[in-house]
Amino acid sequence: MKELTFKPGKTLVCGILNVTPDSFSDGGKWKGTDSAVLHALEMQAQGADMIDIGGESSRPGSEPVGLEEEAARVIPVLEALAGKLNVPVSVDTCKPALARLAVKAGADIINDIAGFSDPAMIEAAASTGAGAIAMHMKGEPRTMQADPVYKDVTAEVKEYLAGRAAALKAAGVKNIMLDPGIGFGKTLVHNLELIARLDEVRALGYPLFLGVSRKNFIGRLAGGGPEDRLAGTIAACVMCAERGADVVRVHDVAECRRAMLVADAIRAERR
Ligand code: 8Y4
Repeated sequence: MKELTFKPGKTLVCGILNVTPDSFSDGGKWKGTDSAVLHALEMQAQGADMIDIGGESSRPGSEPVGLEEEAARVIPVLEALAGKLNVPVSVDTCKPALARLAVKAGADIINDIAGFSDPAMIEAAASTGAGAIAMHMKGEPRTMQADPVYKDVTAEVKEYLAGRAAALKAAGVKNIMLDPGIGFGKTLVHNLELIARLDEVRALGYPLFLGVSRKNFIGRLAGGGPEDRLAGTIAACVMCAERGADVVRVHDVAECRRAMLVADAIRAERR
């Protein structure tokens, strides 16, 4: 089982490997296992420290897919990557059966956007020895952007993540990362506040994993569709890095890796 190596002051980059035919930020370019494997190896060569593979679209308004379909997309890619990839792979799923199959096929980390709210997901991580990324989401993808309301979004997300970390730790899960879930049941201002106050979430003492890449809030602020959001993505990743994000999950690995090298070098001179 591969593990991430955290170096103080180094922001790791996680490359996104979408294996959904409808992944709109990639324009639905999914062309099967071979191109997914090539894309993963390309991201590794560009400096990705890990790869996140997902077969179920979790974009706002999306419908769930069945286990068979999700497995048919994800498992062949994981099997083809085993032995080819030198960096850890996370599998983006909420399904315990898929999580177990994925770890058997070579995944090292389970990335659950539902925050391991299903005890069977905690058990999947505990019994396989995989790491865990527990993300905060208010509601479910189909309805989450309807009208999310918080009294204090940062405090609520922090409290939720503290509880998930405690549950995972109690079950014996070793490598736990926490994620405030940018864009998942949050308004524009909620997303901005969570990034601005990320240091408060960091105080929980767990590595922080952040996904801002090409997300809607960037389009709301700076205009453009998903393909026009690289500059905004880099700005958001730099702000996350500045506040202590350990990993940023991005589509554009080469560009974001370079941005993190510069951001981290500046942060290193703080006194
Ligand atoms: C354009 C491109 C617009 C992509 C929206 C999107 C996260 C995640 C996703 C995250 C963790 C996405 C699977 C949503 N986001 N997992 N997954 N954290 N842990 N939307 O922020 O990229 S998918």
